[in-house]
Amino acid sequence: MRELAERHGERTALVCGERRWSYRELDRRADRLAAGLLALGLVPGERVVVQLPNIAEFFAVCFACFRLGLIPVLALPGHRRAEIGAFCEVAEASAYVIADRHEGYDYRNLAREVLALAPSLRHVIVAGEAAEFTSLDSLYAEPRALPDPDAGVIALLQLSGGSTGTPKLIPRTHDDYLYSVRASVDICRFDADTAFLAALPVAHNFPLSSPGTLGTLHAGGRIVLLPRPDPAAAFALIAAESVTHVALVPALLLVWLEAVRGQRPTLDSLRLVQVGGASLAPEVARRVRPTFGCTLQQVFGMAEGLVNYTRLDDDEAVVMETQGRPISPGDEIRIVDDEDLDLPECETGHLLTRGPYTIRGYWRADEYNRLAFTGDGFYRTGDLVRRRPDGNLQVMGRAKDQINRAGEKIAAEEVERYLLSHPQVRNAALVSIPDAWLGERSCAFVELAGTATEPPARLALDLKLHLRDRCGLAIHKIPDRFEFVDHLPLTAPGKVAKQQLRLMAGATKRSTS
Ligand code: J2J
Repeated sequence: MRELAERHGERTALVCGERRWSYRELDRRADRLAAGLLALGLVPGERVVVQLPNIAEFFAVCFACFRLGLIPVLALPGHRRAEIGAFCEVAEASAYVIADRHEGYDYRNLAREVLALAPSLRHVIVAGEAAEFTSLDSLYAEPRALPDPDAGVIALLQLSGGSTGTPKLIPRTHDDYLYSVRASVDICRFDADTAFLAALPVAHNFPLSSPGTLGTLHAGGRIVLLPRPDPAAAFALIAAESVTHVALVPALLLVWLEAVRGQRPTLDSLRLVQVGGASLAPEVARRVRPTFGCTLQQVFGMAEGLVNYTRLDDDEAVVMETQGRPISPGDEIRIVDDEDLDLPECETGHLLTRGPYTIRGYWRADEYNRLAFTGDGFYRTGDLVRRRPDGNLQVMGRAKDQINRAGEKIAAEEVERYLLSHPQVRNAALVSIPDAWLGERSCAFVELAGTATEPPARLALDLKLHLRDRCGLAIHKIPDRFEFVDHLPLTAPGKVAKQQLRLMAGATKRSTS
């Protein structure tokens, strides 16, 4: 950031509503905020849960943390008490940074609930009206000379999509993360003329680093922050700011494609639409160029590391039908069967990967790491892929117990655990069902304890309220549909037969949403 400020000075680094911060301004804010955080008593190595929407302060806070050696845990605006409480607990966080309110939700109320659960939390810092907490603006202080953090230490903790009952944190170091950003900038050809629209939540790994907002800064371009992914607002901002690049998940792309039909916006400035995070159907991919008049790039990445891109000069067929190839020649790819044996070319199997920017283990999770990584350090992605002779990967499915709802990952086990905490639930299983708009929706199969006295719709509502209010679960994790069954089907070793449940979900007409 210091080098960027020297090189680009008064050029605009980011646009947030009426506010425009230059590179110099962002650098100065990072310095002054780092001094303020230090004055609060926060010291290098401590963790700070950062839960901010797409606002300029996100970048001031992150760069201040990087400068001071504090480790931000990048939470998403949709997370609630269950998730934030777990992040604070796992990371033993000392501080929690929020906006006062966003999209009608008051994060200060959430902070009050989290404070009661997290004994390690010493500070709540608020962008906006602080109430009884510390105001972010009050922290800007006279800059202090600080030693440069070591490039090999943890820069940030990303969140894993996960498949287990408790969230896993992903330690990314300055050197590994920046390497992936720099290499992505080259592949995606971001430059000083890039105006990147941050339409997805900025904390997510994709819009942050592939090449995303950090890549835009690295290239000397301009970040344009979209406060909420409303297509009309996005189109207006694209026209007003001459946006050139945007990263979308397939579900959002579909909404935009439909909205363009109705609104006929001016999108002449767009040069590249990147789509990733979930499977993109070739027939949807084929609508991008005619609708937006620009190039499509498929991105298959993961917060744990490995990112694959189709290249900008790839044949049309490669871009429509594959999820591209790795960033780095140092990325190792293995495609294996259930026994970890390498499969012949073109066969579908489990994707294992190891490389210069892929983690070797989750944060403080030794036991789980023995399952999630091979003995020689390959990360088990849980994705089922095949590799074509031209080297491009195709994502064929998933072995991990996860639902990918509009690009947001839901660990089935986590939701099942909370369902089981309801006194009327004896057993529960969460599965994905196909959805034309979201890609996948979630369906909970529930076995009740005793006979039901209420109609299914009433029970479903009870369970939804239980998950939202009692458990404090993020809204996107609340099952879209409930099915009540006498017994969950089991496989031979006594595990719930999820494949059978998926088929049942497809077949049942009577459902309770
Ligand atoms: C199918 N599934 C995909 C794709 C990710 C860039 C882009 C995306 C992410 C991301 C990211 C997919 N087709 N194109 O971090 O830097 C599913 C896979 C994968 C999981 C990772 C980035 N792109 N996926 O989505 O950590 O199942 O990262 O393992 O949120 O999303 O999710 P996440």
